Amino acid sequence: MTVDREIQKRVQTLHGLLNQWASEYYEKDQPTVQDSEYDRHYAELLELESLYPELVTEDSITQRVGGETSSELKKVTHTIPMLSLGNAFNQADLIRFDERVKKIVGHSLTYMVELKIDGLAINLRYVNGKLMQGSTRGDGTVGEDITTNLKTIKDIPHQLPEPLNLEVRGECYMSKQSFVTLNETREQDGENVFANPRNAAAGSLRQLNADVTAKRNLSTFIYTVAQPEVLGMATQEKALHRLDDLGFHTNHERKLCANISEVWDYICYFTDKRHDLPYEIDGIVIKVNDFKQQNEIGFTVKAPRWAIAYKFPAEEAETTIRSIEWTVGRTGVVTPTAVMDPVLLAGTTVSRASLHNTDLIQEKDIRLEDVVMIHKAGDIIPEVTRVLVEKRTATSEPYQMPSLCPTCQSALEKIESEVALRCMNPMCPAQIKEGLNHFVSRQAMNIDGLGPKLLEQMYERDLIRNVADLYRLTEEELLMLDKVKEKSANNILRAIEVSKENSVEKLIFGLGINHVGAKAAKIISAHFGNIDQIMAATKEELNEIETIGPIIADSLEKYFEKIETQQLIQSFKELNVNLTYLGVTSATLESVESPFKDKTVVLTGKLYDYTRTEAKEKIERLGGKVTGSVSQKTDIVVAGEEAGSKLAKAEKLGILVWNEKQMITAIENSSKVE
Ligand code: 0OX
Repeated sequence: MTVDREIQKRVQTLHGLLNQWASEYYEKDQPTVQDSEYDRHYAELLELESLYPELVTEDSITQRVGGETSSELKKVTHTIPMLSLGNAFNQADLIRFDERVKKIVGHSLTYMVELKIDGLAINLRYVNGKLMQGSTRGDGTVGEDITTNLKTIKDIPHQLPEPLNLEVRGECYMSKQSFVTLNETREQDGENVFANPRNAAAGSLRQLNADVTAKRNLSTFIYTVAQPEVLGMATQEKALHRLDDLGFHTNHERKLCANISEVWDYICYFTDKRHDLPYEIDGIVIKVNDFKQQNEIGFTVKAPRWAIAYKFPAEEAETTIRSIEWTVGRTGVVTPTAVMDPVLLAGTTVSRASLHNTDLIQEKDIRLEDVVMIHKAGDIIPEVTRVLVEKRTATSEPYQMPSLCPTCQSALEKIESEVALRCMNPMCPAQIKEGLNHFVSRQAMNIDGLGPKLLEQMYERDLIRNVADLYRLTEEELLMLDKVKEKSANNILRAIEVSKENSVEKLIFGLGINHVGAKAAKIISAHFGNIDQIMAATKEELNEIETIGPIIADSLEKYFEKIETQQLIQSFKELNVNLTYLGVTSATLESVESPFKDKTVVLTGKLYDYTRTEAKEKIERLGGKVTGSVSQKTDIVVAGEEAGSKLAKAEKLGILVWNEKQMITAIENSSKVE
């Protein structure tokens, strides 16, 4: 019997769509559809192939692991293939999985249940305990060599405490917060934003320049060993403990479940709870705990039969776009925001979604009054995923991009290499106000009490025209402003005065120079020592500093060449604002005496007397290095209130643990670095 032509055609269409989407996802790190849409089509293809086995072709996506390698990176053939995971979408799928497994190994069975991190699968090869190679999964057989990139990730050990020959596998990911910050910067720099933390992690790892990876704040969770027998453990539970002891970062959010109903409870709990996690997960992985039983159950061509991934349902909502607002950022980039009918999405009411840039509006053909589906990128940022074209009215017209700045009405420009529109007027009030907000922000000059409303009033009343004018404000002027009384005026003046003593990197970051983030500002300041030296540096000299690339060097040179910049710096000098680097240089560090000197410190839990940033700065000035995760390399863990898994790990590894008071005493008793 031949299969119906319609069905043959549908299978072909599904091949075409799934191949295109897989290539966008795995090779280009730029998906155009939601994972759930991919999964739905994939499930349809699986269903048709099981009904009509004669339609299964060798090159069908269901017969491949997914993730071809097409980049310029060197290829690596995996010694043991890196498989993918079968999916479950509901309780019935899980019950079927449980029955299949029990049929083979009988009824005495436990499951190790882990969070399914939405990152990029990696393989790390250790020879004699030394990290020799790191790679992506690729198509499961051949991956890409990303050793130098992976070596920049802080929680990956370069040397194990034992001389083991070992291949571990895990997920490399970017936290939700780092993703949001990275996209904010990219948007302000007129660059394309990443669709989600997974793509941001993949884009940061799968490229030729390890310096870029180093700046991207990536982390890992290691969850398996290619050959479990190397560790001499009998179960996944014990193997994970052993990986912990070897210094790997494993996810402590995991549970040993006695049966599938306990597994389901865990899934239900995390269906809501996942929004509180600092990283994105797209499901829960269920693994038969016992390695002998795993062997008995075996594998299909592309996935183990002893494990399954439960995928959370997609969180999307339907709404209508009523208007598009355009806002000018401090770099002049003009960004569009869709204003929509309010809808409930992943626990909050959403009525605004960033459309990021003009290219995106054109690509998705987003129009006013369009009915759209929205989701939260990185679980935080509402975004339009697609337009429901079938719901468009006959009168609908393509959206007309603005040609004038919404604030100063000067002509907007589209720079060729960028995806954004820019207002090129440096005197644009919106840019100046955003620049003022940035200058007083915590990571910059950290001037408390000057919120956006107050700064706006000061600007509108002509009290300030540029950031140096803040240092010329008087009590009388402040008292003229709405809601400012004597006490708050004095507090503001004191905060402004205190900021004069900041180390110069805070000012450099606060100036909002294109591409110069807080980290770059610090590196440059530590290198040159003061603003005069920085201003005198050529872009070649700047470029010579490790981690300062040509884009930053060029931007700094251009900024300091400008006559307005030189006048601004002159004003700071006259107003007694510190323009030297007060942090630790290698010379001053030599003379420090402190319990933090040359020690690796991890801060965890809530701190009360200091913010995390303040504590980090103080410890670094006393010669310590503050890192994000606990490993055998950690010397001290400072545990604030409600410290969780990091404290548990520190205790397990026998690392010295201090409370906040002990940390403060140690800071106060240390000799000062001035
Ligand atoms: C994850 C994750 C992925 C081990 C054998 C096949 C699948 N994304 O967090 N995969 C696995 O397990 C592998 N565990 C995980 N936690």
